[in-house]
Amino acid sequence: MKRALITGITGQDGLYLAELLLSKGYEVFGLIRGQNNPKFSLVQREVPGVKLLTGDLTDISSLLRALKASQPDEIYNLGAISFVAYSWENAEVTSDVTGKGVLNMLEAVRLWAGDDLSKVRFYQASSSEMFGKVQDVPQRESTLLWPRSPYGVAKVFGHYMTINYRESYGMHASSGILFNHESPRRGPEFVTRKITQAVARIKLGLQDKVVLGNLDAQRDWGFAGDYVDAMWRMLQQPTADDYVIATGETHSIRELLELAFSYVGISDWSELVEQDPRFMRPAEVDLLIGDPSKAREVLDWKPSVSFAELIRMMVESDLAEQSASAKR
Ligand code: F7E
Repeated sequence: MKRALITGITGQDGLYLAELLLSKGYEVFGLIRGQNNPKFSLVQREVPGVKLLTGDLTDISSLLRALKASQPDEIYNLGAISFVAYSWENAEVTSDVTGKGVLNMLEAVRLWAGDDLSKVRFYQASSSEMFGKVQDVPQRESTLLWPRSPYGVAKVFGHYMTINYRESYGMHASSGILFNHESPRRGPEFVTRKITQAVARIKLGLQDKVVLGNLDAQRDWGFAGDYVDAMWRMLQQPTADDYVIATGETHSIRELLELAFSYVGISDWSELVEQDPRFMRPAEVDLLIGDPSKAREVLDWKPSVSFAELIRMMVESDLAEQSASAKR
């Protein structure tokens, strides 16, 4: 039985990845942060097979303890402060967790494995935010990185540190450059879920309008369930490498609104959406569109859920959730 350790187990990707690995017969350990973390019960409810260990990416001795307790064959480093907008106001803590946390994890793995580094494989959750002010369209593994937020800068640090451990120590360390990926489990601070939740609430008469920032940004949005499968595939390769994981399609926030409202029968949404500078970013990433051909060729990976199916899935889930909580 293979053993896996997942950091960031409480997030959308942690939950999907844990389900995937459990279904493949892995023993799955999840690292969870803090005292009396309210998400402890969420993980236990959603993925009851996961064994939770406490630890923090900013505390290397806690990482060493988690590695000793779990003895993993595979490590998936998904833990991060992941909300881009938050990172301008909290640049230092974002750098510590999202950036230096990767170094702490890599170094803990090296110390724990000692002479036997080949016994373990490492996945780093890199991000399309690293492309920022994009230098190629579409973006691929070789595209120059030009991050536009403290979050993006921190992810670049983690990405290059992962490559550096691979090149310096021969560690089987892969970096997945994942474009935006969403699901009904997405936090409501991110634009897809903010919109699908608001659309459901507007339809049910629980909310009047939704207040957003820049409607012209374009993103390459895929389904998180597909993307965790790509992570696993990377670690099954004989050699470690970096891969762009994306759909190869891009859509604006306006298109997202159009689609989400259409699923509840609303064709004119102009009065239901307001823009507020509060939700504008100091520097925006205007256009993301990934080229996933390397992942398709080497990993035999391709997305199974289209943009339209993804938004429909999220609107339907929010309608069900909102009408259930309105009845309570
Ligand atoms: O914003 C615009 C916003 O917060 C998408 C994270 O998972 O993906 C995610 O980062 C776009 C931006 O995601 C609102 O300005 C307009 O252009 O959903 P988001 P993100 O920043 O792209 C990458 C790959 C990651 O790695 C990150 O961890 O939508 N936008 N109005 C808005 N965004 C938000 N959140 N809220 C608004 O009201």
